[in-house]
Amino acid sequence: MKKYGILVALMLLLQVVGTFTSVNAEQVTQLTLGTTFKNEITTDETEDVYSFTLEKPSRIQLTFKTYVDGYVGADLLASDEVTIIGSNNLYSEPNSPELVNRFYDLEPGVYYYQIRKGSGTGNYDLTVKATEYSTNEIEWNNSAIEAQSIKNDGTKQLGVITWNDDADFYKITIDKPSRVNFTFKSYIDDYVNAEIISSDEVTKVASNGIYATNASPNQWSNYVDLEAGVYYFKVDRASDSNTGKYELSIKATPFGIDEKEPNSGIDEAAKILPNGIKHYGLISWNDNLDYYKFQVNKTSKINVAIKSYIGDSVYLAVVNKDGVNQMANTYLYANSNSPNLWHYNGVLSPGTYYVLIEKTGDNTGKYELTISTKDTTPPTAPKVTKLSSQGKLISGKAEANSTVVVYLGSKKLASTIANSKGEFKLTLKPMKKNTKLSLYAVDTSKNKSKATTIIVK
Ligand SMILES: [Ca+2]
Ligand SMILES: [Ca+2]
Ligand SMILES: [Ca+2]
Ligand SMILES: [Ca+2]
Repeated sequence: MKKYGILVALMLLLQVVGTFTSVNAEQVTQLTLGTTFKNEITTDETEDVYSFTLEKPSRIQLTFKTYVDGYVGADLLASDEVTIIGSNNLYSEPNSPELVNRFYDLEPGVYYYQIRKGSGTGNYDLTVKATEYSTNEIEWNNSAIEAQSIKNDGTKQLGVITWNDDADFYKITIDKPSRVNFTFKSYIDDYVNAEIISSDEVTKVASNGIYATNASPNQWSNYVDLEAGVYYFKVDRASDSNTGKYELSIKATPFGIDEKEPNSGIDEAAKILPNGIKHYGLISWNDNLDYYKFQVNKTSKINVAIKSYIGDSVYLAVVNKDGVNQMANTYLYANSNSPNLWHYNGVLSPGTYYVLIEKTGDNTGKYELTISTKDTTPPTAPKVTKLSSQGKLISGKAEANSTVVVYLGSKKLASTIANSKGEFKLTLKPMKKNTKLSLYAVDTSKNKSKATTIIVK
């Protein structure tokens, strides 16, 4: 009797403070989750209100079975006690019950189930089961500004889109130009939109709509090649009935390139030496063009070699000194797993030349660039500064490091290598007076000079 008095006082207090005026309940009964509650609508008890509390994002399974002889209304209400999450108006008879049996995905909070008398009275059963989602997301994360930072090492991110939560944003920081592999596995019933957004918080890098259900998940798995920067992964539902869980993993693998951006115009062309050293570059989602320049000091044979991993194609060109005319160009087809090679070979006069690597479509990937040179200019003819009697010693100057050879007719008599200053000395067996000898200089690229003729005294 005393206990009952306290309960009445408590209920009166609740009514006085007006907590539940909007649901207009005579009393609110706390539901035990997972337990079937049996009650009835009578001519006196025209409205029953139940509440339940979720500590974590949960999927609730709501079962309302009515034996009322006529119409009854049943609404699931949000924490504000006003907003209707789900509404039903059911007609049944005592021997022909009607059923609401469906799930809702809900954020933590207090919810209400309100049963209202319609045209009849009678019994009903109500059961709310709740299954908590295990997530590692942190709400609220519903915009780029609120985005939750996640790792890019392939760690699995678990999230939920619910009736209350229409979007999840994750922030991804890429330190170096990388291939970013991502897998988005949706259990969201039955459609959700997922996209990668650029650091401007607007531009879409990639997007996809995924159809799935909790029982048959579906995944979107792909990669994007990105420059260093901040990006977002966004999950947003199409309607408040498209809810459920998902898994997201993002793994960034740096390309290990030595290219320095910006190099996306001829004025920004990165200077490289034609020394045969390999350079590594990238055409990415953010980057459409790479320009390089190289200097030719002496007319030389130049080799430009580009090995492309860009799928499925890239445009390549070697540009003349004027910066406009392309001396050679091609579309090169390749992919990450089967690179392809293109060569340009030509004899170039002194000047500055350019190499252009240009994106086709939205094809991205890495490439290797090597520029090497071969000297095609013959040395000048050796200059003899001293010639001893009988031709026993010949000394003079020739191109540094070139090989100086002396001939009698077509017979090679001797050879020596000029030092780094170009000085050389040749020692011969004594020759008859007036013997005619020819000297040539041959450089390291096997270019041969014109002959210098000397007459033995
Ligand atoms: Ca969420
Ligand atoms: Ca959210
Ligand atoms: Ca570039
Ligand atoms: Ca680049």
